[in-house]
Amino acid sequence: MKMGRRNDKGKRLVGRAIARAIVWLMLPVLVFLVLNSDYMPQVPLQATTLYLVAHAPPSSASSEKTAVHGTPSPATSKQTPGEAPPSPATLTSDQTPGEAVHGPPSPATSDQTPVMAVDAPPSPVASRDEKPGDIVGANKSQGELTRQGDTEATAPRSKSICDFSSERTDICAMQGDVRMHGKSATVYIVLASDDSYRPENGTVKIRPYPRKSEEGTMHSIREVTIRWSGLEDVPRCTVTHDVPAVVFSTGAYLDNFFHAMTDGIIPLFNTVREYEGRVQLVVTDYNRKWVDKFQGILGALSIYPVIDFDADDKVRCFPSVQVGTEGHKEMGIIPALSRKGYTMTDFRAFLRSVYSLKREWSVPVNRTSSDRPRLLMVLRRNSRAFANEAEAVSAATEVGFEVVLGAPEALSDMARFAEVVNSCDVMVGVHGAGLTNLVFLPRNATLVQIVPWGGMSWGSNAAFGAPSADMGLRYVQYETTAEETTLKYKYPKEHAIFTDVASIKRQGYHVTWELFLNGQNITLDIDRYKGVLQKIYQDSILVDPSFN
Ligand SMILES: *C1O[C@H](CO)[C@@H](O)[C@H](O)[C@H]1NC(C)=O
Ligand SMILES: *[C@@H]1O[C@H](CO)[C@@H](O)[C@H](O)[C@H]1NC(C)=O
Ligand SMILES: *[C@@H]1O[C@H](CO)[C@@H](O)[C@H](O)[C@H]1NC(C)=O
Ligand SMILES: *[C@@H]1O[C@H](CO)[C@@H](O)[C@H](O)[C@H]1NC(C)=O
Ligand SMILES: *[C@@H]1O[C@H](CO)[C@@H](O)[C@H](O)[C@H]1NC(C)=O
Repeated sequence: MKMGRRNDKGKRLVGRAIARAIVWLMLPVLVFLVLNSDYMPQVPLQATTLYLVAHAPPSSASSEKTAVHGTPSPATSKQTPGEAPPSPATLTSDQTPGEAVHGPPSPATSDQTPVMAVDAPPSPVASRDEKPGDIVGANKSQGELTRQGDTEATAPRSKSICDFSSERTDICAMQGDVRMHGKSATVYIVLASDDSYRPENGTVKIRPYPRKSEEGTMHSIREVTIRWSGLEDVPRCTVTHDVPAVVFSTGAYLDNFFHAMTDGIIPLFNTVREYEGRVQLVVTDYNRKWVDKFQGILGALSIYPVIDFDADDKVRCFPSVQVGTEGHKEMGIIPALSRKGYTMTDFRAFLRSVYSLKREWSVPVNRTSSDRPRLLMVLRRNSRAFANEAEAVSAATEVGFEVVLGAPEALSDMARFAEVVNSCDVMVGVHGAGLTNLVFLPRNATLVQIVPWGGMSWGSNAAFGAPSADMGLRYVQYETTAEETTLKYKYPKEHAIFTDVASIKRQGYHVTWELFLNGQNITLDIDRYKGVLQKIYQDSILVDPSFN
């Protein structure tokens, strides 16, 4: 959606507003070229401070931005065209049963104007003069990267790269003599006297959570201040680490399994996997439940215990620190934007190794042996439940599947449930956080998402449909009709709920939540459901040549 603009630029250069949007959209390309080159982390510090800032777009440009969303980008052409919308999260922020109820999710809606970095980044002027060649030319071996400790005379020269261009995250990566004091949420970067550049006022502020465009969400995230200072102005190290640190937030919605993955784990994997465990994770807005739940994954990403930034009164010194993780889109990674080119296939292979999942592939079953393809029904209880669950189960059995039920209680033990999911070939469920378990499905398995009544097709697809393609899954979207929702027992046929869904949604997110997300169960039309399953079944069994 970004670079694609280049191809038909001429045609579209109509009107200043659009031109401005294009200019803005090109900036990330420049920045990511820098971020992608391998002199970024862990490289010695010969060059002068590099400070790259792409300015957030003026808010007036944001309306054009929406129009740009559909344009495919060469960088992401292998991806599903449906690039992550500003916030389909709103449709998926239901709680996994058994987890704490955080109330309805943020009122931020998908048509919300993205609000860019509130703390205006410093002037980008200096960055543009930098010649990346200088830095590349100055590379030295890894071994030269040793901490200079606290010795005043030999402070290493520092290098920093900040990127404010992404719609999802702000990031600063600093190398040299970098210190942090968690309690005051401050990261210090020590400048040598001949470093050429400091940001205006010497500070940058970042809220390290990848939902930058949602103002309400971001407001709840603790702000980290990054301060460029002379050695005389920084606190002395009380602990010295010899590995990089990454600071990120576990606040906002991370109790919700969808957000735990899409805002937490996936960006973290993308950011720290390259260190092969030799990286210190530092967490602000410390969410103990999230840390506990994902202990297996966190332990595989870092061999060190997680540090609770907010409670930490030590002054920790690191050879490099990154504030913010690199989130690209809902439930996904865009390989072209990933510094190491990670893909969702890499991520899923990682999950399989963490949870010892056996199956990489779902393969067609031989009918003449007694095996049957396995179909998992993810169940919900209080809303968006199957009102005719028993019939739906019988239907799937009659079609030929071995049916496995994923009750809400089972879902709360993630590691165990991951094995169940991985043993299945088809997963069926109503739109909700439970479908996040698709990350554990073997490749070529099929996800069937049942979209509740209420104009939720687009958001549902953005949350799980489009991401499933990058995961090598097959995807079927089953749209609930007005006949299949239990709303029909509460509202007459002529009600706007059925005749004018858009007018209901215009009343605000809270109404949508109450009515469509919290307010309905689903009575599947069994004949129609069976038809959908029959097709999937045909693809799940071996065609026996002797039948031809
Ligand atoms: C920088 O390092 C890379 C890989 O270590 C090497 O191929 C390249 O020649 C080096 N460049 C310079 C200018 O030393
Ligand atoms: C720098 O400080 C001045 C004076 O305190 C303030 O007006 C200005 O907004 C600050 N600039 C940034 C980028 O924070
Ligand atoms: C996965 O599905 C594709 C497309 O249907 C098929 O060509 C391929 O053989 C399948 N892979 C395996 C391992 O079954
Ligand atoms: C399916 O299983 C039967 C009996 O075990 C076997 O004879 C047959 O060759 C198998 N078919 C395929 C295509 O593997
Ligand atoms: C959905 O069904 C459950 C029982 O399975 C019931 O407790 C709940 O009230 C129903 N919700 C709605 C919105 O009808």
